[in-house]
Amino acid sequence: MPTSGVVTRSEGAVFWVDVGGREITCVLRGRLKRDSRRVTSLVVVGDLVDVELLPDGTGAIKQRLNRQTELVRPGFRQREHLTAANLDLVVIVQSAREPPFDRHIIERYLVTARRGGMTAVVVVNKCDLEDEGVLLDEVRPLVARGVYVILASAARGGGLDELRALLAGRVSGLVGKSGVGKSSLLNALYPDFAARVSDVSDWSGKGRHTTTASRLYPIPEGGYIADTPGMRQVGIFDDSEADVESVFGEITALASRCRFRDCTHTHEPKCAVKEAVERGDIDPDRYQHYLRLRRRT
Ligand SMILES: Nc1nc2c(ncn2[C@@H]2O[C@H](COP(=O)(O)OP(=O)(O)OP(=O)(O)O)[C@@H](O)[C@H]2O)c(=O)[nH]1
Ligand SMILES: [Mg+2]
Ligand SMILES: [Zn+2]
Repeated sequence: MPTSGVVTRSEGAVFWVDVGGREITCVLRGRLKRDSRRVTSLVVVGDLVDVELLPDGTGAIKQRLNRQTELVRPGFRQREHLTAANLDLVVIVQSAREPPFDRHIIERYLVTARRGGMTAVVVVNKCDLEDEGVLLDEVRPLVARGVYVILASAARGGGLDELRALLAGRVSGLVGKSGVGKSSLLNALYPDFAARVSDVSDWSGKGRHTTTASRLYPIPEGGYIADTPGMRQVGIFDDSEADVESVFGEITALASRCRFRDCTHTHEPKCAVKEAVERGDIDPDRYQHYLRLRRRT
């Protein structure tokens, strides 16, 4: 008799499925197996699946149910780059330092979350390494746009209660660059998980990609949380123009006041966007980032 469950992790052809609190090792069956190389048959962490329980205690995944949301790696649209399915909330993790705070990456993930139909919050981790005044300056532009930001420290325990309350009962995913402390946060939040953590390699300041595959953990208060591997590369993007526009609302709102309908806000005279940047109404850094992303769409 088939029962349904949620895929918590996968390794090669093996999938682990949480069926009513029991984790069952499964393989794919039928059409899913036959077409398993095809994007349309992908089964990823967070997918709800129908499983047939076998006498030896393992299972066979017969069918994947339709997804509510899809989290694709930032910069990609294709399903091949699917990180997780059915998340309600994307927790964009940044570090205050090591690696340095990077608002552009946050913007990228905000685009990704919106596109995939998920809500997003930002967690700035490693706040123990930076002066609070500096941090508040960094996050002010995000907060001003209505982005929910939590200042946290996995090492010192800051912000964890607030984050735990947010995660309770939801299906969330921790995303962000390698080394920002996603797995460390998870361990600090729920010490029983023991997700693997490693030092940021000091020769490059880059993370070491300790987490190599997404994994979903059930949380004590209900719901699940996914730890995902840090992004390897930031630079190849295929976001649609609408995705980009939606994240830069304060810029696109002005576009209707430009003299030319098809104004690119770069060289045109009487460009309302450029004028706002000059007046200081639009953050010049966000303006530059907007132009860079637009060039790629
Ligand atoms: N000072 C300080 N260091 C931290 C904090 N959180 C994590 N670290 C350190 O940052 C390094 C990377 O942490 P991880 O949790 O492995 O980072 P990750 O985001 O999971 O990295 P990937 O799995 O590669 O994507 C480790 O050396 C942690 O000890 C923090 O709050 N403060
Ligand atoms: Mg990790
Ligand atoms: Zn313009």
